[in-house]
Amino acid sequence: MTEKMATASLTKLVRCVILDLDGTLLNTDGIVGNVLKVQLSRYGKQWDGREAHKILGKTPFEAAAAVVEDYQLPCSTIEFISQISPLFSDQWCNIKALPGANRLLKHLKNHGVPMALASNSPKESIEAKISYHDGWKSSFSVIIGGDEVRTGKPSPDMFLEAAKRLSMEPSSCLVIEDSLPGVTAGKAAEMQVVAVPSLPKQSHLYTAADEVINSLLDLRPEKWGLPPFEDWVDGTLPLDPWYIGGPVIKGFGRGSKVLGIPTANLSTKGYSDLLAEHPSGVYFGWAGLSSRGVFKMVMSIGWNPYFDNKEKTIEPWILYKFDEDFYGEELRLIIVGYIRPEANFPSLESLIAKIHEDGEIAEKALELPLYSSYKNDPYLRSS
Ligand code: ADP
Ligand code: RBF
Ligand code: MG
Repeated sequence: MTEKMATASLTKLVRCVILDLDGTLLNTDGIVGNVLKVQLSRYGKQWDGREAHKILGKTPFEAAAAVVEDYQLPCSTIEFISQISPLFSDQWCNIKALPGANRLLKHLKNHGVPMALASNSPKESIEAKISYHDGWKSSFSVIIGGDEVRTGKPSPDMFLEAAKRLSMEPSSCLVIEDSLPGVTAGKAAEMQVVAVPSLPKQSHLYTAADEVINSLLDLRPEKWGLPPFEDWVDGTLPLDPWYIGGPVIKGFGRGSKVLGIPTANLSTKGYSDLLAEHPSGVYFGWAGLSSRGVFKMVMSIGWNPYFDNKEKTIEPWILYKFDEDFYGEELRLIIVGYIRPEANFPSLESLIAKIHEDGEIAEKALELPLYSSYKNDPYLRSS
């Protein structure tokens, strides 16, 4: 049996997709933090971001109730909601699409795959939020808000109602969700569920999901019987380029020593927004070193699951053999494409083999005009 047939016989094939909005298609986490910070400070309290996981995927009422209780606010949940509502409305125009969200919606729409949006937020807020994103509203045949069903997620009501309005059997629906209540709801509706956790290092909690992916970039629609993405080129996914640079700093001191693969680490200071915006994973592009020239580069961004680091780091391996170190030198990177999510490995040897494979993929892809054009970008030489 071919690999494709084996996969198809193991997973149920679907005909439509039901998407969650906040944290799945939209990067709302930052907005929630900002709003709570402002309102809690009016009560002389300080928002502790570490509690973000507590409100993720809850209905607005439950989330507000949790905050009122945790911070012992001298107001009712209803009062708190009425205080923060205008703060949220002010932020809606600033919410960015998550990486891969536009790509996914366009792809499914172009292939005529019916889509529904099912969010615990009230319908009115959903409509307002998506109005800032071109083509989103018309992508969905069905939009369901938390105020349109008796009980929100984790109850399956919302997903069952979405299936009904799409005229689909629940078993023909694929749910894409970032939160645990959402995954619970999808499974309770007897649907296939792909989880895209929006908080880092949480994937182990999502055991109920049929698959856990790191970001929407990693979704393989063909696994679920949907048309595959057509934008992968020789094992790489072209991206809108991003630019980072700075002096080479000391890393964990194990790139060369433990792996035989040196990585010229960049400080993440000043790039926290950019790093938060981009999923962890293996990327590639061009590297400019002030006094040495421009070279091919492959890098990982993230927590290096094999070593389980505490911080998200930038680890660029320049695909060129240098005779010496270049700590302190200005390094400029243009990241032009994506290869894969970070992974854990059963052995150091298998991690090393995979990184070498990444290097070969990058080496070859960077010859393609699509990527090679960036080699001459003045950013790489302007330090
Ligand atoms: P660290 O833990 O400090 O990052 P590594 O063992 O990863 O140490 O070595 C990285 C250093 O090796 C870089 O900072 C750079 O000075 C040097 N180096 C030499 N060749 C390369 C290369 N091809 N790619 C990246 N860094 C290299
Ligand atoms: N570390 C992991 O734990 N998992 C990975 O999948 C992974 N992929 C990498 C891919 C590339 C191209 C590079 C350069 C590094 C990768 N690493 C990965 C990071 C590696 O663990 C890191 O460079 C060393 O820990 C040095 O700090
Ligand atoms: Mg390093």
